[in-house]
Amino acid sequence: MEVLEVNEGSEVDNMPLVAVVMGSKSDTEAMQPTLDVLKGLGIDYEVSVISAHRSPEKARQYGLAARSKGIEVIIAAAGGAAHLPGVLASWTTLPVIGVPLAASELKGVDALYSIVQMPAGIPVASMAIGTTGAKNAAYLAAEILGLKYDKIRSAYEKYRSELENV
Ligand code: C2R
Repeated sequence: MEVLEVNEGSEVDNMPLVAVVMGSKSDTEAMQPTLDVLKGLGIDYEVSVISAHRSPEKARQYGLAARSKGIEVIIAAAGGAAHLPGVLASWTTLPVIGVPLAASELKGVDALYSIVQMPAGIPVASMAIGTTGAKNAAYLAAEILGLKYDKIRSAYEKYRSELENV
């Protein structure tokens, strides 16, 4: 499976803990804020482009293999009929955070509805549309990982305490 990017210099071993998956290379710019926040908090991640529509077998294999690779949280972003987060969630019991992107004429409302209305039993944590959602996906991943990794919790708590002065 081709992985586009793996960041280095994480403070928590060298295994990517977060998988950032986007539906198209055209989503790269919209998802940069996620990568920036993860980097800032010292969280290792890998980035992949996978489409539940265009490469369904790849999506299945990625979802099935994610846990055994050491991934603990999946952030999945897509625009339009954004089925990618839900489909990945169907192949794994890792937490999946969905980011709806404003990639079509409907400006992300289509993606939001696609991500947020999951059937009972297969949850996806849906973020807001666009940059805010892209950032919050990384912060939510930090909160989840912070349950287990003290360094991530401390980095995130430091960020939160700085917000008081904004
Ligand atoms: P292109 O620019 O490649 O045509 O993609 C992508 O996330 C992107 O925002 C346009 C938009 O289609 C989205 N896409 C999905 C899925 N695969 C691609 N929503 C999916 O499987 O859900």
